[in-house]
Amino acid sequence: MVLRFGEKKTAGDIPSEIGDAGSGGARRWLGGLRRGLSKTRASLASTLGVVLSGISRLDPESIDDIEEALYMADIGPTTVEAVMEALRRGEGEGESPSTRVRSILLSLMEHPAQFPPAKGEGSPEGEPEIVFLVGVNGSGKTTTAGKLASRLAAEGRKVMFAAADTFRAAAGEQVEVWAERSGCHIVRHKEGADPGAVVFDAIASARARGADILLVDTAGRLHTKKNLMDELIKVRRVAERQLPGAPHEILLVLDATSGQNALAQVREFGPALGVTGLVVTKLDGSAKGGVLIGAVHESGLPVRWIGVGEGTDDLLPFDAKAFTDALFEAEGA
Ligand SMILES: Nc1nc2c(ncn2[C@@H]2O[C@H](COP(=O)(O)OP(=O)(O)OP(=O)(O)O)[C@@H](O)[C@H]2O)c(=O)[nH]1
Ligand SMILES: [Mg+2]
Repeated sequence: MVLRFGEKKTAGDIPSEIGDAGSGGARRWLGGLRRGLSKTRASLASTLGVVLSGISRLDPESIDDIEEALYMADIGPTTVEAVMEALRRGEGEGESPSTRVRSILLSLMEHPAQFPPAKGEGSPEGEPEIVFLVGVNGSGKTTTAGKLASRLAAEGRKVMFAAADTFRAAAGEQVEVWAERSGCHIVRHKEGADPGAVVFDAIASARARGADILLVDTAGRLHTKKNLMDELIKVRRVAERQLPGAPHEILLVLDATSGQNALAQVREFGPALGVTGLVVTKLDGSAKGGVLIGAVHESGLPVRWIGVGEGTDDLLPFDAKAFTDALFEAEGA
């Protein structure tokens, strides 16, 4: 089973867990998803869940209560507004308020407010796929790169790392640990080296070694710091010049515990860097997982992976339907 980056998941191309319902892999995936969402689910149950279960039909007062509970669910004002508009329009009429809200949230992820940004072509035959991981400090970029490498290497793909965070002390060692753990090659320069030079060397090495995927770990940076964002744009240009179409995927890594701040990051990083997909990490430690729904709906960017723990296996492929089901189902279901 091959999961190509840069492509929308389609029936023939989705990770095995999602495509193969009932298999051991699918059961583990669903178990991990439910566990990972338990804090957000409990929080939703005690706010939105309580409101919805006390309503048999929608009237102006109950609609106000739903709106307030949705705001507490961290999905962000744009998405709350879209849910309210759909309810007022009568979407899902005849169903229970709870079913209506749940299916509206799912459809907002499937039909986002923004058109999804145009997708690249993927890498040409025989060339490595270059994947950048970007995001604010501590969001989980390096850990995600490590988990991804482990997963893709286990699927038989030849993966390499570019340790392009030359800024933070010990960032290179951290990638080195993941490279050893996953058995993947790493290109690394000295601390303080030019990240563009690391990427240049890493792409050359990935091509020479016939790698399938090059995971580029970048330094954390605040979306509000223009000079740091500009530096990343420069590094991106290095890849573009060296291999047409590269980087083939730019993953914005968001920390689910940062709530509304994650939405601001999507707004800033997305257009500035040409982000092609999202990774939402630390869902296991967050009651604010609803932010994922807002991020997808506002930006049109697909969530590629979610992080539900610090271990190698704690990176799960994302599926919007399974995600909403896991958020709304009763505890222990
Ligand atoms: N619980 C949990 N912890 C996570 C997850 N993903 C990452 N972490 C932890 O978050 C912390 C920061 O992760 P890093 O991967 O170093 O983050 P980063 O974005 O590379 O950080 P900088 O390079 O400093 O910008 C580490 O302690 C990780 O183990 C996750 O899905 N769940
Ligand atoms: Mg890092």
